Amino acid sequence: MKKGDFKALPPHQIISYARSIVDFILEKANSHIFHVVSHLDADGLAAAGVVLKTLRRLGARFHARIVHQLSERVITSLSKSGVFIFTDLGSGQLSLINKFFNENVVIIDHHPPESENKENFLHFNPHFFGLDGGTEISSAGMAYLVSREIDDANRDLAALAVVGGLGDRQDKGEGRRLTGLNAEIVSEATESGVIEEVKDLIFFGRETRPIPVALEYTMDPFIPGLSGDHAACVKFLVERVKIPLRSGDRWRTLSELSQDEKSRLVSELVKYMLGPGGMSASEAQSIIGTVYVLTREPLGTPMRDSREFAFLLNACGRTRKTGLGLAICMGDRRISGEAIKVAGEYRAKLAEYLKWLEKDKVKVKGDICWFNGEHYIDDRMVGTVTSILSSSRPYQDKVIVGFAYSEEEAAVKVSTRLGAEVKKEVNLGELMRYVINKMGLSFVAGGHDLAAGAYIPAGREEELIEHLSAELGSRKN
Ligand SMILES: [Mn+2]
Repeated sequence: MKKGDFKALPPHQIISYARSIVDFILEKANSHIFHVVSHLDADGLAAAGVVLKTLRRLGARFHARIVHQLSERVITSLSKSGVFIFTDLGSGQLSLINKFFNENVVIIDHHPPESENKENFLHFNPHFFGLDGGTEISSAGMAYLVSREIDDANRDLAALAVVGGLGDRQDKGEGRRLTGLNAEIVSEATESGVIEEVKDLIFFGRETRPIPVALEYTMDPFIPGLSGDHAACVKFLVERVKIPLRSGDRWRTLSELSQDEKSRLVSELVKYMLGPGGMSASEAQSIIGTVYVLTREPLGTPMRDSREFAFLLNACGRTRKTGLGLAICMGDRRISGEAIKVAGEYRAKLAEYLKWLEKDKVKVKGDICWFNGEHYIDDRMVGTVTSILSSSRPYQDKVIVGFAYSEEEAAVKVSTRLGAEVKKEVNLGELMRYVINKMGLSFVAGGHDLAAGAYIPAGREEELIEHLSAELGSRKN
């Protein structure tokens, strides 16, 4: 087995730490069963995919479990023996893990660690290396750094690393590029021909889908009134852009448009996004940017575009089809039809939620805007809805709070995002923890600077808003 030195990646300390995880995995590969526990979003599924594929290639025995969060209930339900690899979770639940395990644990995560103490575990987290886990590398990326140290043949898994980073919206560089270690992974993958970078309209299906369908399917950015609404997309293209959508009896695709037609489409689209779409200027601009094409996926499939791949995984994860998402990550393409169907339903659901919110469901109080999805909005989707609002013009300078009832946790899921144009320094993860503790509750869940989630008892939603608003007000001065 070759442990290659990467041209693109400098021999960071991070790589030598990855090697220590490799040594551990190789030592246990023949004797132990691996339990991989991961988060249900796109990055979590992609990270699990990287680890599972790596283990499969080693001929190791494994088992996977995809969860909404790493709670005590989840931990106590796990097998009592074997090696445990936690991906895209664990760093924020160190004390919990420490309570139940004293060995055979690997944590591969990019969320801010609960403490600087790595405990007795192999704990791989970019924060320990002075890197920003919010923007520079995802969990799938971290898992990939381990995998590529095991075997050069695993470099094809860079595709999943990129899907994970985009799933976590780490494309914060100029022209929606990935930066930091993510960018180094991309350049490595470009060299080996796994990925191609193209600057274009970020439409899902730019190469193959009829233009109205590509527009309808575009979810990143989510365009209120167009995303997920086919009839509205056709109407927009016919009445405002005025381009022929067909050539003979065939639908035209985005890549077939002349330069002139494309510019007209862009300018009308931006006008729409800033007008009726209610999007912020930066979000409207984000319709053009770097598209990461996964060249080994067949043309015309959603897995060919990394962002659409990430959307599909999110759809699977958040509609309880985690096995399906995982199978897709592991390369099973026989079930892609089913996954595409799930993504379609998810898209329609998001569009429906956004329409519902338009009916005066979003309330504004000082620096905060909030909505309560109660039983109507699925608690697994409330974070996505909150994210979409964070780039919507009326709310872009606010802290956005979404509530939804979670049957599984018998509590209210709280999802918070920082508006795209909030200028002051707010660390949402820290703020939420503070406010929830102040309410006499213990903080369950986790978060980054720009996004945080938590659970509170039903009936205390308005109280949380009061506390949050007071705290934000006092920090202003
Ligand atoms: Mn993640």
